[in-house]
Amino acid sequence: MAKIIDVKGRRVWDSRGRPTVEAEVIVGRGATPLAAGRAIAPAGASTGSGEARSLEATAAVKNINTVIRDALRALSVADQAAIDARLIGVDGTPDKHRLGANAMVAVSLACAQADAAAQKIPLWKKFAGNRRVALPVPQIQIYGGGAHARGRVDVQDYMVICNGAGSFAEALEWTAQIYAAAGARLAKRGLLAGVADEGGYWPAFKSNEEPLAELVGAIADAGLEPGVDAAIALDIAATQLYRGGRYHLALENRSLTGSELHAMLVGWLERYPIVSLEDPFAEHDAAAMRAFTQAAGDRVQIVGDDFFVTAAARVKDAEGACNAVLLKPNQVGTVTETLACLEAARAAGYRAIVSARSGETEDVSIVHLAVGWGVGQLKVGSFARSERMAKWNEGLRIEEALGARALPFPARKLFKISSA
Ligand code: 2PG
Ligand code: MG
Repeated sequence: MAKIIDVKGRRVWDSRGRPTVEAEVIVGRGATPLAAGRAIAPAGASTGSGEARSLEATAAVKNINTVIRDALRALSVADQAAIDARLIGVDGTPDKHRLGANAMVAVSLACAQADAAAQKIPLWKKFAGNRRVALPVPQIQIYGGGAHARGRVDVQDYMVICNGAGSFAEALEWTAQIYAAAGARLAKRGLLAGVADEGGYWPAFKSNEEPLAELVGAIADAGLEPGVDAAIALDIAATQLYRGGRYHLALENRSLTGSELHAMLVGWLERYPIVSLEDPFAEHDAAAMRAFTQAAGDRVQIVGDDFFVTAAARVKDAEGACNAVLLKPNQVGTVTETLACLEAARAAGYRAIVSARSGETEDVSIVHLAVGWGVGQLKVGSFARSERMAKWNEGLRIEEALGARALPFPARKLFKISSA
């Protein structure tokens, strides 16, 4: 069994040009180094109030190089649960603010990477063991908005899910065509103005609904059938819109009560081929979330992000709010706690989606978590910018390596094909 010999922290830079934390874990037998693993913490812009707290990067790096290094040395790198329990114990706070969630998640993932490297297996295989796995269905952003585009439109992510695709590779092919078509449509109208934080087009639209019609047009322009080949997923990120008990749509200069927002979203579901809605209501508006899931949960996936913050306990207490959970390791701090949240989701009959953050890097660990844990979906932003493409491309490599051993790509099963 390889043991942890050394843990190093390093201050590096993320996709928004902001400092973040990289951890490197060196493992070996005795004092002889055998393998190493590396991981980088991402960072959110629209964060839930219940997320684990990150520290300023320099302070987090210092923690890795001192107290975390001392705490983890000599532990068996294969025992992820013991490693993460040690990190949680040394931190000792409910929100991880002593060590910093960014320090913890980078180290936790770097340990997993180091173990896979020592075993000479890909990271997904460490998590899958002997179980057969499938590639996850991508949710890919076409227009960015909300906190990722300075509030240019209120809705944060307008995404596509290629629900008719037969493979991960095919889903990416189709998305490439849709992304190009969406760009061409904007260019034709003189509205092409670069991209938002996750690589989706800058949303130069007049209303929050206009991008939905545009997206349907882009799917059709790409030669695909809206709702049948490719459908729409939205992240409303409604916590960002919620003040004083109302939802503020700044672009449209109006504010809605919870039931008005509910009616607006139901109208969108009737008019557009939407198959997934994330955070349709704010993190503290559980009653509205539950009412919406009761009304629409049988025809659309309703995903809790800020609402669950990858916390298993919140999923257990959800009582029918949402029917799917977003899994972001840095919201909770460790690999083991992320897995606990997935298990809670499965026990509740909820679906799960592994997700990146709006501040990302070349790190591709989350793709391996999604594959290895058998999570059916993956969300990492748009189809541009290499911190996003690195992850899609890693999925292609895994799909190729799995070949005929892969379970069927689950898109058609997860998102029933229906005409718009
Ligand atoms: C989200 C994520 C990714 P952020 O809200 O789902 O789109 O954004 O990382 O800013 O929280
Ligand atoms: Mg979200």
